[in-house]
Amino acid sequence: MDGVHISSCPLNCWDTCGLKVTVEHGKVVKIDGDDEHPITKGKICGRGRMLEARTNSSERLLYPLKKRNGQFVRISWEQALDEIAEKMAEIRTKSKTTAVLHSHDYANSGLLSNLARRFFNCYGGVTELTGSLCWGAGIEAQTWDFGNAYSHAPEDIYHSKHVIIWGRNVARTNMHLFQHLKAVKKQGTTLVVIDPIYNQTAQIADKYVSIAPGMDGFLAIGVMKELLRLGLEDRFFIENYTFGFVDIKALLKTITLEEIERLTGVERETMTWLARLYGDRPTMTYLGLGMQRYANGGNTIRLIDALVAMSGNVGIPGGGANFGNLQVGQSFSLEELTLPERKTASRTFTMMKQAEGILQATDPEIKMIIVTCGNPLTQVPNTNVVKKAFQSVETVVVLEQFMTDTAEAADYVLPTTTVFEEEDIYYSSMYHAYVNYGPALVAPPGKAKPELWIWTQLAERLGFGKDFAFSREEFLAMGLRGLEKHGITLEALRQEKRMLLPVKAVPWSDYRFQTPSGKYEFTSLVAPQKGRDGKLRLAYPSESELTNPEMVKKYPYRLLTIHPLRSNHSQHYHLIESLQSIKIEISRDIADEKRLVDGDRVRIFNDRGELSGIVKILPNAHAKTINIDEGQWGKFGGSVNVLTSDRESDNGQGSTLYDCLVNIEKINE
Ligand SMILES: Nc1nc2c(c(=O)[nH]1)N[C@H]1C(S)=C(S)[C@@H](COP(=O)(O)OP(=O)(O)OC[C@H]3O[C@@H](n4cnc5c(=O)[nH]c(N)nc54)[C@H](O)[C@@H]3O)O[C@H]1N2
Ligand SMILES: Nc1nc2c(c(=O)[nH]1)N[C@H]1C(S)=C(S)[C@@H](COP(=O)(O)OP(=O)(O)OC[C@H]3O[C@@H](n4cnc5c(=O)[nH]c(N)nc54)[C@H](O)[C@@H]3O)O[C@H]1N2
Ligand code: SF4
Ligand SMILES: [Mo]
Repeated sequence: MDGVHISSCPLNCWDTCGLKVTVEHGKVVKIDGDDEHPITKGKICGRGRMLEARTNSSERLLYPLKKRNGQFVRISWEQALDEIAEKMAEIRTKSKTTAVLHSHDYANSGLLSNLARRFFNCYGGVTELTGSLCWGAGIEAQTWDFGNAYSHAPEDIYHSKHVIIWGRNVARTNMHLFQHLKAVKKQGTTLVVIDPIYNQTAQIADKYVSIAPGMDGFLAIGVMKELLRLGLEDRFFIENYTFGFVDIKALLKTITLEEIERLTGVERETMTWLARLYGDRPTMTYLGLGMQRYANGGNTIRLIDALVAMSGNVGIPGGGANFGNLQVGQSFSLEELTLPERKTASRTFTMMKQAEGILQATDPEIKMIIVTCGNPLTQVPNTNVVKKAFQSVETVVVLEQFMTDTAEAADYVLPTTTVFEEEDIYYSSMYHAYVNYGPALVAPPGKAKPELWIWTQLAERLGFGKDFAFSREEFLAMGLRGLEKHGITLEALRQEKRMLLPVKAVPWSDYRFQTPSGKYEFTSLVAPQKGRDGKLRLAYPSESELTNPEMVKKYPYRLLTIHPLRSNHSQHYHLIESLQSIKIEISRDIADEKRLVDGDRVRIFNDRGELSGIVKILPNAHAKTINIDEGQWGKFGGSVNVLTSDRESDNGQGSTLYDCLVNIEKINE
């Protein structure tokens, strides 16, 4: 396959870029952007370029490994598969299939990564994870409000008069949106960034609004109060297409602007100014994921949705409450791929509480954990408990490309392929609606195997080989079944390389919402099914002055743990030496209070754990705010998740990763 080929970035990212991959002598030697990709237009980030290093790294896992007396030894695939299948067969007869836990995340956006679920369903149904570390709260919030979580097409931004980036670190995490932000600014669009950290996106904004972490819902309330006072709401939309306006109006009266100023740190003039911006349609809002990783995260997203709706910015070009875009994932025939009807037993733990689930499970106890596409020992909150939980289980099997913290904790490590070693198609429900083709370009190193091969081998040994008796092409065609009528087939994708899925560029333009009332719901009518009244509330983070004053005395600072610039979560740290230490970014007031300067070594701690690292002062960050980028490996100082809480958010079993109080102290050396 020597030559230059079009492929796709598989990383869990907003952008799902098209790639141009150069292969020489059977090796990937260079990765650039696919110039013809309509969204990503030849531009890619360092994480994408480094897929070359990830593929060729001398640290790749090459052989199946088994732990004996605490040391990994190389074993054959035969032995690994026989032993794992034997243990699974024994669990199925002596216990229940739900004694197996499938722990995973979404590290590979390939369609066939869904086949793991087919395997576990055909086995009989295992303990599965529900909820999401990533976007759970916001997705359910939008599902309550609109009936689904849809975004506008990227190019619709050119129809906006004003763009609000609310809690998304665009310059770092969503580079193609960043390009558009720079372009619309040139054409006179107002750009506002609302964030506790004065990040690179804020640096290009017309106005930066610094907000206390976790308090965005209150800001939205303040802006709605001003919107109504100024008479800038969209009466026609409210009267004809919404439900529950009286409830939100009543809520707005329960708090004053002065109180909101105090809670958010945002001046009332800014709220008035934002109300005028929202009233001067079309105003587009991009919601980030950071601000919903709090105990009140769902309520926060719903209050921002309410502001977007009340101001008449729903269903119009240049508007929208853009969070995720589930239209994309919903385009594929996932049930045909995953066969949920084959499950005869089921049990769920939430993503957040998987450790607690493992430690407390009875009938059956967890006997085996199989990890795919995830690194829970660095990425799941409350790492010390996650570690303990994994150690308590008889057999841990990790399918991996590298010896991560999670792989280190395994009894069996099975080496898997990377993106360029297998054919798949790639999509993400985060930003744009293109699906990209990714061919197999090089042979896997050593004995690394595609997940599909591993599932097929195990399925045969466990007596359901016929459920995997399909070729890769046939599986891809299965997942594309529903798209055939739109001309999107494997053949067409092989030819075209990237194709636009049949999604709406301006969702909700017919004002027919997928809620029980068919309207936009300020008060959710599906909430009662979950034992909730569905009304918007005044809600606070769980680790804050109002909800936990005792904790604030001990741990006065708020810790954010945002996504790293140069790594996708934990996936690049081992390849970039300069990332292999812990940087603790603190707001100026903390530096003054603790007499710290750049370069000081500090200990950061709470009741859950501690880390040490080097101080860097963030000049314009909100007061009492600290950030440590997530994703760090144990051997380079440890995951910041030793400090974070496994509490769930108010909606969607989401995470509360940023709802975290800490203290710091200087280490005198
Ligand atoms: N470079 C890079 N890019 C990535 C990733 C990566 O690991 N590295 N990961 C990808 C994935 S999986 C995801 S989910 C996305 C996430 O994309 P983003 O949502 O952009 O990123 P986060 O790091 O989750 O959170 C980002 C922003 O939220 C702000 N924030 C935190 N708390 C609050 C708050 O209470 N209010 C407000 N207004 N802002 C707040 C932070 O200061 C930060 O600027 O990024 C994707 N892109
Ligand atoms: N403190 C804190 N923690 C966070 C976050 C945060 O903002 N702060 N963000 C959260 C978010 S948004 C997310 S999405 C999660 C991400 O959590 P994870 O997805 O667990 O994080 P990654 O570091 O991307 O680890 C994925 C692992 O999967 C492996 N992998 C890649 N492709 C494949 C494949 O095809 N098969 C198999 N078997 N393995 C593969 C990679 O080598 C890598 O080690 O982290 C969450 N954790
Ligand atoms: S990590 Fe994201 S921005 Fe970077 S190349 Fe991959 S898809 Fe594109
Ligand atoms: Mo994520």
